[in-house]
Amino acid sequence: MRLVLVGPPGAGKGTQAEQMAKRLDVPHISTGDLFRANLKDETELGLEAKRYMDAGNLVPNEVTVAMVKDRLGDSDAAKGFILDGFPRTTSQAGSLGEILKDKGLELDAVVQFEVDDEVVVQRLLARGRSDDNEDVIRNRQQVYRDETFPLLQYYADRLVVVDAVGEVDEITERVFTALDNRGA
Ligand code: B4P
Repeated sequence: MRLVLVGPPGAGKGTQAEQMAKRLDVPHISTGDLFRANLKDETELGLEAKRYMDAGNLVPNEVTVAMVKDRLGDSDAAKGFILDGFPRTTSQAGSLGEILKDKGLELDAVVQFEVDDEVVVQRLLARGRSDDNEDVIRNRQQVYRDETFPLLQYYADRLVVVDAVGEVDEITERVFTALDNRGA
């Protein structure tokens, strides 16, 4: 399975991706996690990404796309993958399409997590990561509306919409049921 997860900040993309990756036995590839790992190692890429992440803005496309292309070239991604947090813009989606086309591949589905702004503000404030303060969260939500919303139209032919409010396990079951019912 080659899947993309889309949803507002704090929708639980990372949480669900982890569970889904285990069940499908494919790697969980999160651009947020890749940036944070680079930051921890103090790479040039990590230090550049930090400036954007701290403000809740998107890291520039060239940096992000090159990083994902590299990761998708690893041998474990040949059997499938769950992309969490990428693409976040139609431009990134175009780049992903090119990367996959070169390998003769396509995405199976794009899972959209639906959740209210206020629910995610509470979840993220409770987590308290460095980019989880209220002003930055509100900016991330605005960036989602401005930059990521057009993706839903872009992927309309393979979109699977899931209600992301509830218990983690319950939401995972909803995802697999929705994937099974595709085209039904
Ligand atoms: P990400 O790391 O992708 O983070 P996110 O969207 O905020 O979180 P996610 O939806 O994965 O929520 P999570 O499961 O963690 O992005 C961070 C930053 O990286 C971006 O702002 C941007 O700067 C940069 N970036 C990433 N990708 C990029 C790209 N493609 N292009 C450019 N820049 C990019 O869950 C959040 C919290 O909710 C957790 O505490 C979790 O435990 C809790 N939770 C999850 N599910 C729950 C549930 N069902 N009930 C209650 N709590 C729940």
